[in-house]
Amino acid sequence: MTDTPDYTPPKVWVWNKENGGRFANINRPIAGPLQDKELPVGKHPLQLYSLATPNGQKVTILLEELLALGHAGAEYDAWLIKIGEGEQFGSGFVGVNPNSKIPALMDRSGPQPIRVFESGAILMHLAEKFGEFLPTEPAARAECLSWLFWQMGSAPYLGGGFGHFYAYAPVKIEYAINRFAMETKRQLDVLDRRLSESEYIAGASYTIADIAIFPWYGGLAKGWIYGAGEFLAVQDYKHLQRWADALLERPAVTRGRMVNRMSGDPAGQLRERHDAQDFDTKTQDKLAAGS
Ligand SMILES: N[C@@H](CCC(=O)N[C@@H](CS)C(=O)NCC(=O)O)C(=O)O
Repeated sequence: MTDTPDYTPPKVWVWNKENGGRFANINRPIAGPLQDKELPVGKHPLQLYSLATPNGQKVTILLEELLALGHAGAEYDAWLIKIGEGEQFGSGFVGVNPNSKIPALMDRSGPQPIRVFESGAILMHLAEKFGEFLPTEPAARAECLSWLFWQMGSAPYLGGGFGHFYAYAPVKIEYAINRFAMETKRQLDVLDRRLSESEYIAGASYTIADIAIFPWYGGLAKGWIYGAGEFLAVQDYKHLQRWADALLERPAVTRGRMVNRMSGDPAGQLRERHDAQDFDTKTQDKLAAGS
């Protein structure tokens, strides 16, 4: 193992703002709003405040799936929250999510607006509201929710653990990368074994468990996340690859991945979504550009 400088924690931890890590400018040890800023409200029943990170994509994929099934009540405005610029610390956003993280949803379809934060809670709220993608039969529902909560508990080891130390930390710490690469590969194996016996994560049908897991672990399998495909030998997880390919065939997955996207191929970025036709305009732009 390579040496890392010796470090003895002080008696009381102090906040060193200049720690050099990526995102150091937005990480801080205190919660609450930093500035007064109201959130915009559009014309649709659902107002989403988000960004196309894996956590953000879960919600836009589900909304696009619901619309594809003909649920007009799932029409939504997706407003861009630039977390790199600290927009999650505006007072309006903190009112919707006191945890200052995307995604956050205001359901304005009833007499009183309902705030929903945490992507898993948003997926459950929408699945129950529209009666889709969450089985009602007790055993199937338990399986779906078990995998949904598996994702919520597991992805922080992938993102906050592996991704942070492999891609974003200012120094490469072998101990930390080994620890979290091991856990990430264990999680990939959990999914691969499950998908060797089941078409979708929770059984024979596509559910919010697939929608929650895909942006993280499908993205990792396809080498989109942290540039770590080769390092983690993701091609070895054949069943996970089969499942990721199947989800990529779904038009709603393609659309959901485009919404609130600020990076990558400009043709794949729909920064804000206020109308189903926004995707057509995007396609026309792409055709006009000859791509
Ligand atoms: N457990 C949360 C995690 C949300 C989360 O970590 N969001 C990140 C982007 S993927 C964020 O908004 N980060 C901004 C910050 O930490 O200030 C969920 O599933 O909704």
